[in-house]
Amino acid sequence: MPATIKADRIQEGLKTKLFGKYLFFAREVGSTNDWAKELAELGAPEGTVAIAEVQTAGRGRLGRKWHSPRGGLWFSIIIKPNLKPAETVQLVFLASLAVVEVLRELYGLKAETKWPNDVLVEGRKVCGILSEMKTVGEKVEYAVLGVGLNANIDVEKEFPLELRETATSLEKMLGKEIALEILLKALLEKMESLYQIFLEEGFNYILAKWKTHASFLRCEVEVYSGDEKFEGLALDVDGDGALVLRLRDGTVKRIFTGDLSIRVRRQ
Ligand code: BT5
Repeated sequence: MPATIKADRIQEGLKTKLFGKYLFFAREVGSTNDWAKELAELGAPEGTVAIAEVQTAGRGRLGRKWHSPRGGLWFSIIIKPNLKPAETVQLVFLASLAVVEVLRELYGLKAETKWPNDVLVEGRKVCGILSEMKTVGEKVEYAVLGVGLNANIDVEKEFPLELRETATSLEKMLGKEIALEILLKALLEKMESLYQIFLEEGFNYILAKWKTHASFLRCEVEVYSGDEKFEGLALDVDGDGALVLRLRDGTVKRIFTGDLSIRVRRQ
C-alpha cells in the first residue's frame, strides 16, 4: 500500500497566508476540481484547497481521463483573480512553474515544463494541471486550479500499458516514497509566493521563469490541436500563453491549445 497523505499534518507549520488556510480532505472523490467548484459556489474564499487520496473521475483537458490511484497528490485550489477569462491560462503556467521549482528544490530532480500544462521528468509526464473557471460576463468569478502529481505511484503496477511509456512518478525517479504532506506544503507555499509576484509584477515574470525550464523550445516538435497537426520548430511561448511555431514552409503560427511532442531534440 503506497504512503498517502497525513491530512492532520498538512497545516502544521504551513507558511502561507491564504493558500491552504481552508483545506478539505477526502479519502475518495470524483474529481477535486468538481469538489472545489462546489465549495466556491458555497462561498469558499480564495486559497481554499480540496484534496483527495483517490479520484474516481479525475479529468484532464477535453474530458480526458486522469488516472488518480492512491499514492498520488490530487488537489485543487480556488483562485479569484482579477483576470479576463482568456488570461486564466496564465495560472496554469504559474502552477507548473511552482511544481518544477519544488521538485528541483526538494528532491533535486531535473523537472521541466512542457507546453501547455505538463511537468516532465526525464521526458515523461509526472504532473498535469487543469484550470477551469466560472465567468460572469467578461469577469472571472473564480478559477479552480487542479494539480495532479504522480508521487508514490508504482507506474508499472498502477498505470495502464499506454501510460507506462509516457508517464512517470516521483517514486520511480527517486527509488523511494516521499512524504506527501511535505510536498503539498512546499507546493502551497511556492504557489502563493509566485501568485504574489504575479499580482505585483504581472505574467511576464512567471513566463520568463517558466521558459528557463522549457526543454521543448528550439526543438522540432509536432502539435495536435483540434483536428489539425502542425510540425515545426518551437520558437517561443508568447504573452498570451500561445506556442509560436515556425512551420516547415517558413510561416509562423501561434497555437493556443494542443498536445505537443518533441520530434528532434536540440543538440
Ligand atoms: C492534464 O490533462 O494533464 C491535466 C491533469 C489534471 C489532473 C488534476 S488532479 C486534481 C484535479 N482534479 C481533476 O479531476 N483533475 C485535476 P491533459 O493534458 O489533457 O492530459 C491528459 C492525458 O494524460 C490523458 O489523456 C493520458 O494520456 C495522460 N494521463 C492520464 N493520467 C495520467 C497520470 N496520472 N500521469 C500522467 N499522464 C496521465
